[in-house]
Amino acid sequence: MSTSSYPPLKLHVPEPLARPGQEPDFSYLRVGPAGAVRQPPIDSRPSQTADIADALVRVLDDDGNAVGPWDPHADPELLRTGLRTMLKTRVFDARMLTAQRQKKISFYMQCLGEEAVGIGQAMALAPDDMCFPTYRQQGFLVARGYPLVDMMCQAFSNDRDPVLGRQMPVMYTSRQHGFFSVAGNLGMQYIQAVGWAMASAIKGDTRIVSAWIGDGSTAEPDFHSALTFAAVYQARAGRPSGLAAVSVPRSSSGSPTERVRIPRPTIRPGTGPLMTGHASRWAIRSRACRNT
Ligand SMILES: Cc1ncc(C[n+]2csc(CCOP(=O)(O)OP(=O)(O)O)c2C)c(N)n1
Repeated sequence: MSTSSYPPLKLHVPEPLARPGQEPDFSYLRVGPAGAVRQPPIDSRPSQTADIADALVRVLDDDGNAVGPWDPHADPELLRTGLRTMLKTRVFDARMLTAQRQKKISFYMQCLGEEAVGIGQAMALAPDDMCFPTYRQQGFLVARGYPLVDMMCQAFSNDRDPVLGRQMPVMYTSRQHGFFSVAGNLGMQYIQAVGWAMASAIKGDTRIVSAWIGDGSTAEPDFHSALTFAAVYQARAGRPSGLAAVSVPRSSSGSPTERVRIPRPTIRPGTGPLMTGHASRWAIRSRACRNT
């Protein structure tokens, strides 16, 4: 033991605010009113977005009206398409979960409540932009018109399974739909996404990449390596956050923007409403701007 006169150091071990069965306290969340967060110019430098990196961009107010600078003024038909895709994904999920509970398939993952995270982004990206998903972005495939029957055959590993039984259920993949294979190893899609974005830049391409990750998975070293490479090489990679961790209480994991600061312009779209997902067009449009 040290003989120093300083008080002893203490190791911080994060504890969740509530354990299963306890009443969670979300009072630590700072959720401002809809329309309150400013929209910076799309060629903003990272330091110019510092004040909004932790703020939550909300488009719909409590009465369901789109307000503020992030209102995309979306065409009603576009919104109807988005809503239809979300409902279709939800119905598909419900049926597949039932099949899993009936032991017809060994494994299933829903995206209940966070359908817009994949679908809003699919609608904002160009058709040839690339998606590096987790197991909760099946809505992205649905939005891009991937056949539900092929998704079912993949989950059932039957003789029409597009990946010939080589993958676990829900680990979809489709080059044609710009959907990289879902991986069982959490977080690895992030380094792959950044590598894809770097390759796109090396080729002088205009395509960009979008990658998703769960809150808990941001503890993986792959996530941090990916952010370092994205920052150093200014890779054109976007990262919509997942809605909330089901397995790790949010307070103990922290969201990516709370835990790591990377020198990239950052916004934090509120998830759920399709329009907020669609507001990430801000980040997507920055492809037209200089690489800073
Ligand atoms: C490298 C690795 N570690 C652990 C697991 C086991 N595992 C599968 S899902 C999961 C929870 C992931 O939580 P989060 O990233 O918050 O996503 P959520 O499922 O909550 O959307 C864990 C630990 C895994 N698949 N890969």
